[in-house]
Amino acid sequence: RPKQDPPATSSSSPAPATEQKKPLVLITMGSDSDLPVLKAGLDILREFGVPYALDITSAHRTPRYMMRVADEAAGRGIKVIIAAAGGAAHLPGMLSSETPLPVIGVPVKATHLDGIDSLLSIVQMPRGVPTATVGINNSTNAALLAIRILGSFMPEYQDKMRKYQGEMEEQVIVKGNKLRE
Ligand code: RP5
Repeated sequence: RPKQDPPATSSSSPAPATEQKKPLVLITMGSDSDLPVLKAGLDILREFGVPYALDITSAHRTPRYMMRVADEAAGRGIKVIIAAAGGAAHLPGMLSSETPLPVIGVPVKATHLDGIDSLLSIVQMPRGVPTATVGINNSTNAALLAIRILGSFMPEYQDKMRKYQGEMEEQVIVKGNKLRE
């Protein structure tokens, strides 16, 4: 193994509160240049109080580390993986090929092809290796989908999701009322 590979359980420091508990969601990306796109999703996970871990696992630059992270994720207690990548975005699909966990891919707009390349790279998986795919740069929906998956067996998160949906509905109704005034 290359000496520069970090341990698969590494997390950034200092860690926000939601990173200090045992992580339920792993958010990983092909490059630190993807991090700004993930900010909105990280905000959602913090808002819902979901413990998460962050990592960089490039399918092309650190393929052995990426496969190790995928292989060990379920054993670490991770329930859902969110993977962001741009261009030839093989990361979400490769993680999905190595883990039994649900993987949500975030196509990142990173090249002159405006994210269409990333979207098509992630969404067109072969039968047998499902990889959920959200819209280009839409880490918000990736986080919300991860929380819905957690909510299917953790009532706490389902309750929070219902509240979130109720507040969203209310906000739209209030805006509509203002327009009709
Ligand atoms: C992909 O290539 C990454 O996910 C990123 O979106 C893109 C560009 O990476 P950098 O050259 O900025 O490291 O693998």
